[in-house]
Amino acid sequence: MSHRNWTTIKEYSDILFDYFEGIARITINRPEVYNAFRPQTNSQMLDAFGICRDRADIRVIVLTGAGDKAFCSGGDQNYKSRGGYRDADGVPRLNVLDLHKMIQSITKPVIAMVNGYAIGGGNVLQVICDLSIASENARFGQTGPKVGSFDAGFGSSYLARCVGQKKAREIWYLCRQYTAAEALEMGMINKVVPFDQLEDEVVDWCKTIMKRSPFAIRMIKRALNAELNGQHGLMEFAGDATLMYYLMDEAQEGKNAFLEKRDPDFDKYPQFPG
Ligand code: 2NE
Repeated sequence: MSHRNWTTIKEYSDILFDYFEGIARITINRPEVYNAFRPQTNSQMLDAFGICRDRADIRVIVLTGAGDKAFCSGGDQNYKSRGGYRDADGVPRLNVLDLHKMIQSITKPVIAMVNGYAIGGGNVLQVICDLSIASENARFGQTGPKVGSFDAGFGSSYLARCVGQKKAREIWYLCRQYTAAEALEMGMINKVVPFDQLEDEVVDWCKTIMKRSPFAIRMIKRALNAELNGQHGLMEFAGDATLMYYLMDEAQEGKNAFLEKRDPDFDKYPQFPG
């Protein structure tokens, strides 16, 4: 599907992590289980997102699945045991809520490139991404109440913000599958394209985003999250307000005056009406 020269950023067992012209791509690479995730898959994605957060040359992150069958089929049922999903360390911890929080709070846009089934926790992942572009073969749905699970977090509340309360209840109560066209129609994704045009379309959206002001996009993402997330969202929004304040001479004056053991002179800085 790709005719671009993506270069590997870091090697992992469960994911691919590569880079092309400002775009980082994280690919869940477990096609034998339709890209279901186990605890270490999510730990590795968290590590990759952490690298994306810190690298200034990464402006947009694309999340996708390996192959032409699935984006992600949610939690790997082979790892599910009493108390949760267990990995080699035996601790029942899927790490998936940390991943949800990371996708939401990272200051760069995350685009889901949905190349097939987005089912269960896989659908939750694409819903949480800032934008979702799907190929025509993609299928969407929740299965939790069928397989003994549920996501009552962002996978329910934010889903309902996207598709409305009635539709969110239908999706969860009936556990049906929806075509890409139906997902688009209900506001669960942003665009549908033929499979062989998926990467071109996603890269095109990334390139357009990269022409925009990164800080303006960062603040819009923070503001939309703040409206969703109450005090936690406000805390992250406030963190960026502090960052902007620290870039002003007025904030430097406070620190300089303290270190120089004098009173600060804030009167010399311009005042703007609110
Ligand atoms: C995705 C879907 C609808 C595809 O159906 P189909 O018929 O096209 O393929 P098939 O044969 O079911 O799947 C292909 C192979 O992938 C494995 C299957 O077992 C099969 O393996 P083989 O028989 O060829 O060896 N596979 C697929 N999904 C898997 C999974 N999640 N875990 C382990 N193996 C998986 C169909 O496969 C499907 O419905 N899959 C299950 C979706 C599901 O229920 N996911 C878990 C929901 S709960 C969750 O995600 C979750 C949670 O519990 C807690 C927190 C966060 C999320």
